[in-house]
Amino acid sequence: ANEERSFIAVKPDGVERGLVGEILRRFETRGFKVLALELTHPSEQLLREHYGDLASKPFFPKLLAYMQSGPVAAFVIQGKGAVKIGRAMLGATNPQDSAPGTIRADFALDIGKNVCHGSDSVESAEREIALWFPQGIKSYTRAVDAVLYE
Ligand code: DAT
Ligand code: MG
Repeated sequence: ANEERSFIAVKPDGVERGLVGEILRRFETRGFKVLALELTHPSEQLLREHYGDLASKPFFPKLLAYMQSGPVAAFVIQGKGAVKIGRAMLGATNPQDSAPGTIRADFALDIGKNVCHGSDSVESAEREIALWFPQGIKSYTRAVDAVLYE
């Protein structure tokens, strides 16, 4: 139950603005274990798979261009409630609706430049992790987990 994983990414605007450390720090200090970490230039093919459910949306071409406008910082977090808490920490898709204290509310204003991505379900997380880290990821043990969990 404490092994749940989520795929989190800092989008090109977040990388450009120097927010990778700040965003990663929030997940680290919350207690999540960082399992994988990569600065990557996603191909169009990868993005079409990643956002497969959005291919018919009018904003899809803009979304593809945005996601290829620079490197993306991709990481995997692991811990209790990783998917749900990950989404809560990112905030609503549209930063205009994101609650204060969330990443999107604290660092973004526009839905088309919303700084970060997080998996929306355990199934999406598994699919996205396999897509962005095809080489596979390795787990490891942390002494601090004995202190973090009851
Ligand atoms: P989320 O990223 O919160 O999971 P999503 O999966 O519905 O949201 O959409 C993926 C991304 O596409 C989102 O982060 C920003 C962009 N997007 C979504 N809806 C949009 C819209 N109406 N106009 C422009 N961009 C949009
Ligand atoms: Mg989504």
